[in-house]
Amino acid sequence: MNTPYNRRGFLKNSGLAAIATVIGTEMVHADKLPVQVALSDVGEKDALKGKSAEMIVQGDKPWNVESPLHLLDDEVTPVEKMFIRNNGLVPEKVDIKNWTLTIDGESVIAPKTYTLAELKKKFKHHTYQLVLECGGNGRSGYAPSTSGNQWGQGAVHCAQWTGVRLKDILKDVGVKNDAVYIGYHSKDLHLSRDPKKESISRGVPIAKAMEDETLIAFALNGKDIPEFHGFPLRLVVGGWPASVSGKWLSTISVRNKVHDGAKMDGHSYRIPKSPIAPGQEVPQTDQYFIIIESMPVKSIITFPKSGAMIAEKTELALRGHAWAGDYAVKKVESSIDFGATWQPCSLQAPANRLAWQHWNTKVKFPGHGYYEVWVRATDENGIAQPMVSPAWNPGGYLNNACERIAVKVG
Ligand SMILES: Nc1nc2c(c(=O)[nH]1)N[C@H]1C(S)=C(S)[C@@H](COP(=O)(O)O)O[C@H]1N2
Ligand SMILES: [Mo]
Repeated sequence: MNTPYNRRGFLKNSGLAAIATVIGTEMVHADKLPVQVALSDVGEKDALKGKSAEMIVQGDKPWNVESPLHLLDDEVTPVEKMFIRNNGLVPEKVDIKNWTLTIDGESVIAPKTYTLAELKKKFKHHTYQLVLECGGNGRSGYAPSTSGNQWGQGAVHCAQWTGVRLKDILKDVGVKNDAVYIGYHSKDLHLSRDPKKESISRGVPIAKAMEDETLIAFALNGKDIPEFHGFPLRLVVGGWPASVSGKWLSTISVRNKVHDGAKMDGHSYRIPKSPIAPGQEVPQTDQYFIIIESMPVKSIITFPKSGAMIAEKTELALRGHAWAGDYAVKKVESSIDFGATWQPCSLQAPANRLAWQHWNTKVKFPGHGYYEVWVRATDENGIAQPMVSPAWNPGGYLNNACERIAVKVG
């Protein structure tokens, strides 16, 4: 515990692996790292079909599959490199001719149902690149560890979604003045296979639902949405925990109160209102917990892989992406001295609001040896990523600590 960077899980996972690559020693916790499962072990439909062989399987009941960061190098994430997070089982049969979307709830004037064909015909189509990041992305960095998938930082993607605006549909249906929230209902099966149970049914305040970029999507990267990402219809809400982007969408309920579906309570996608000590127990009630909304500022290094080796006196070219929930990223910086000094990186504007922004830089090293390259993003409100894990919370959400890679020079 006396190493300078071992507090709060600093070198766990990618860090450990990186160091092993550089110094060639064995990985102490190799037995605890997620492994690829053999396809013959798989009962349910195969989520790995059409995915890169390098994807990390966190679990297969339900399917949870993470992208190693170097796979996220593309500007727009291709399907084969997109993480999957399922709470239940993918619908067994999808009949797209009879697939409908119903808008109901206390705050609609009268419920209305559209077929898929009607939705596509009646409303204007829009296309956006949107960051969907699991609220628990980075969870493995918290100590004490919290339950849930032990994601590294690869439960994020920025794909291109096409669909119709939820606000256009809500205008067509007619929403009452007392609407405060929307909630989605989906066709995936609960793990128990009990049709009366929902695996997840979350939502957002009406203002977020009414944003231009909030889509009822039917296409991903120009093609039908793949089975595991919500075929044939999905709510897509960029910048917020991806759990609000309901896959296999069948109903949107317009609510006159905060939506109370599955995973809207307890510590699910909620954090303590006031900071608590790591491991501290707090009653998981509305009095003590608030719902996570916009995700915090974050950046990832997608090139090179951790463990890079370069010759002395050469420059290292680095690149990646940065995003900040509802906000734009204002600057990205890099450090080779554990955050003592920072140098600016070049940063591009997003393709559209709520898309990630690409950054790149060239780093010079003073001499041979072992280095870590750290990258830190700051959002338009002046809020930067912390260098160590931020406030511990029982669900292990919102870990946006700086990303780092190991580099050996000479
Ligand atoms: N119907 C339904 N929608 C869902 C989920 C789910 O289990 N069922 N998982 C949510 C969570 S927690 C995340 S992080 C994202 C993951 O999206 P992806 O699998 O397309 O990457 O989908 C969200 N939408
Ligand atoms: Mo998630």
